[in-house]
Amino acid sequence: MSRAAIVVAAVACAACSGRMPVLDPGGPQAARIATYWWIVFWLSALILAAVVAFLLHTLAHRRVAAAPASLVEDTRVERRLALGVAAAVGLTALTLVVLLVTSVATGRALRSFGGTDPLTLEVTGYQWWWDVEYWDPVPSQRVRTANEIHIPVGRPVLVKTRSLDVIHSFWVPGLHGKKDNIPGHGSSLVLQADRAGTFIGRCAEFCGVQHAHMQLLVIADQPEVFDAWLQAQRRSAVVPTDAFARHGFDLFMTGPCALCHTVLGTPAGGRRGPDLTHLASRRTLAAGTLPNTVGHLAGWIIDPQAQKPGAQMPGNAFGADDLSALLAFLGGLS
Ligand code: HEC
Ligand SMILES: [Cu+2]
Repeated sequence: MSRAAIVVAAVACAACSGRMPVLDPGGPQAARIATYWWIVFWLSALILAAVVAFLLHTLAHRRVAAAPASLVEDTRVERRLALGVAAAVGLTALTLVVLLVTSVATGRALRSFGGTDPLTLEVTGYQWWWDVEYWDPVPSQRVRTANEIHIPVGRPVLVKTRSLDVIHSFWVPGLHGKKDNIPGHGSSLVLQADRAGTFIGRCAEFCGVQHAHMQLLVIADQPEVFDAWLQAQRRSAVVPTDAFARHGFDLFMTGPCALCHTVLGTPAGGRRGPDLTHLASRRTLAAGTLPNTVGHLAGWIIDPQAQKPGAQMPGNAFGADDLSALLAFLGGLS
């Protein structure tokens, strides 16, 4: 029966490993973590099987013991029991040592990844979204975006994490383990994708009411696709020439939006909310809460609190024409 249970568990695990990013690693770091996970899994399964087998065996051979003839100990039985207990303790200690050694080895291996020329990102957790900056020694070449990270396949990426409000935790299970973002205390990890694809990440440390709506996407592309993306992100926004979109631009610049959001190449330089310079090129809004469509964008601008109660963006009362103009401007930010 215990063997059947293990088989069922193993089949279930194999079945869901295709869907569980932790067990479907996208790069060398995640592969190390997955290997460790399987070691723990099979060792635990083995122990469970042994305990259940022992239990069944004992139940099958139970005897009603006769009342002891005297209180003098039977030294033979005593010695056998003592040996059994010692063996169990020894085995338990050995198991723990094996787990400790593999855990330490996995940690060391993870720290040894890095390469000589990593792409460097600074990811800052805020309630409840992610600010992402691509570092470059030339300040004008740095790129800022939000909630969506693009990386080139095959190149190590050094992610420096930090927080400016509460504790968050950066976790992209298909690529690496968790890394806490602790205010006032920077930390970092190196991840790498070995195949193109989209990896879902999320905050893994409860950080307030909208913690569950604090996702991010990591999109791994072939190096040339990534380079083109980075190049496009470096461009500033252009002031619209179309009169309608220009009206939206004016609304944005003279309204509260510009106090909280940056649009490169315009007077808007706020940092309270995500950089919107290339908003239209992103897949989601509000950290994975909504797909980036005109309808959702309109709903978000009018009443962010309805979509994400507690979000640090106030609602706006725009008439239909003004809202359409604003959407025309934002739609041009690709
Ligand atoms: C008080 C600061 C503040 C003001 C004012 C403000 N926003 Fe925001 N905005 C934010 C914050 C913070 C977020 C992130 C919310 C979240 O995801 O939790 C955000 C998110 C957004 C997003 C989603 C961006 C993304 O990539 O997910 C858009 C679009 C947006 N704001 C547009 C606007 C527009 C347009 C205005 C003006 C009408 C405006 N905001 C006014 C703070 C502000
Ligand atoms: Cu969180």
